[in-house]
Amino acid sequence: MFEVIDIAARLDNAARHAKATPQLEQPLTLEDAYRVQAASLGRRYQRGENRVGIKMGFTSRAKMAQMGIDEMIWGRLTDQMLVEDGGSIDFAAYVHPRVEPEIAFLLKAPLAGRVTPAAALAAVGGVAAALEVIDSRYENFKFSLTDVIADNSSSSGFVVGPWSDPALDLSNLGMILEIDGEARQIGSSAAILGNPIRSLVAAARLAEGAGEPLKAGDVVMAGGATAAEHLSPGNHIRLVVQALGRVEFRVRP
Ligand code: 0L1
Ligand code: MG
Repeated sequence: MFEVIDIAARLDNAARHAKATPQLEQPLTLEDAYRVQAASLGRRYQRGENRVGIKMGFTSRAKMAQMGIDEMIWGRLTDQMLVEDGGSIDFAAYVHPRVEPEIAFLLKAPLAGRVTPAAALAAVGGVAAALEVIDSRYENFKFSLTDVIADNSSSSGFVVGPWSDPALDLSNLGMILEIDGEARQIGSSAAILGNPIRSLVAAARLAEGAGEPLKAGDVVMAGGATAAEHLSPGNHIRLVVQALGRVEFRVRP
């Protein structure tokens, strides 16, 4: 018999101490996996972190194929996970971090439930090139769908570039992810559910379903446009998104 609270503590401790934990012994239901995620984040809130938005995961075919999974998932973002654009992360604070190129939305109004893409766009105050640092807390980055959901969908850091006018057509923007000046992933925003706005529509529905509707000021990370890349100490990561701009950070050795 598993206890939500025990698994939440195990995953929270793994993240906190950057120490991998074995994959869960027992399969969870989807519902229980999200319960574990909520309980694990509850521990962070008790330590003073604040929820600042959500991340969407497995929103591109490349990402689903990389991980052998075919459903969309989500996780919570906290203020402690935010990395300043042009700033750096400490490699030792992660288990085995990876990075993926994304688009971020900044909400200027609440957005909840089943909304149309037009309604979602009307609630957006800004869009930006963004990078997500994912770091599975499981050994060897190996997990099932429900394992990864329990582990806050591998969310561990996010970097957001300068906000741009949301009037920009996001349906097919070229995206180049560079590591140490070398292009490592080349993709398009179209890989994010055909248009990243669809990810925001899904985020509004899922967040409300969890009793935590999106509110003004929230950031929504729309999901990776390509497969993720491993990070190593000393790396300089840069994403350039056509017409939207750039975002970057370094990995401290
Ligand atoms: O697309 C995503 O952000 C999924 C993250 C969870 C899976 C992973 O760790 O790659
Ligand atoms: Mg992601």
